[in-house]
Amino acid sequence: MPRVNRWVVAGVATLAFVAGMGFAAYGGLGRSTGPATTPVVLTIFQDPSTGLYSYSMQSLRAAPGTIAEFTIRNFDPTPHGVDPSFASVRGTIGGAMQVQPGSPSGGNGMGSRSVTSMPWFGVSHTFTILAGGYDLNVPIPPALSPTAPSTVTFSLKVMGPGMVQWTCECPDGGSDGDLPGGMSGSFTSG
Ligand SMILES: [Cu+2]
Repeated sequence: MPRVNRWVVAGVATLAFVAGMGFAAYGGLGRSTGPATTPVVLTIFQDPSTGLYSYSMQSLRAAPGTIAEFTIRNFDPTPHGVDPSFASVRGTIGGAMQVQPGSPSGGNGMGSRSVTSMPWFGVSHTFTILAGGYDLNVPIPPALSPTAPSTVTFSLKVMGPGMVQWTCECPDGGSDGDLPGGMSGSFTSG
């Protein structure tokens, strides 16, 4: 084998070895932290063109078998109220949501608080999936003010491939009907 080719072979072998180490390290990290996670970050904001509050995204996606880690920041200070059946947290991992510091119904600067239900009349919006094997309901507290949002986080085990609808169960000023995309959408696993 000519000398130059030997160096090329050695170089390729070294690259493959380093790449293999990187892959092994990454795979090991994934195994040690449990199932893969998919972050889903949403904001409920006032649409300046309509004055109505809307979720920032409607088409959501996560990989089957992963844990979807939701963060929902709500800028709506109005408690719209819900049917009492939508005032409790259902279907999350651990059966609770974390209300983050600074949120009106939360830790008030003392750290996040695990919450399993709210007064029905104090709920601002919900994130709800009642299809495809999900029984998910998360009531979301109102913002302290239009510039001081409430923030909740929760984890959801993502089911097998498929698409389901998510909704907000609040009768929030008719916006559900007026803005079909704003307070409902699709959650796709796949
Ligand atoms: Cu809503």
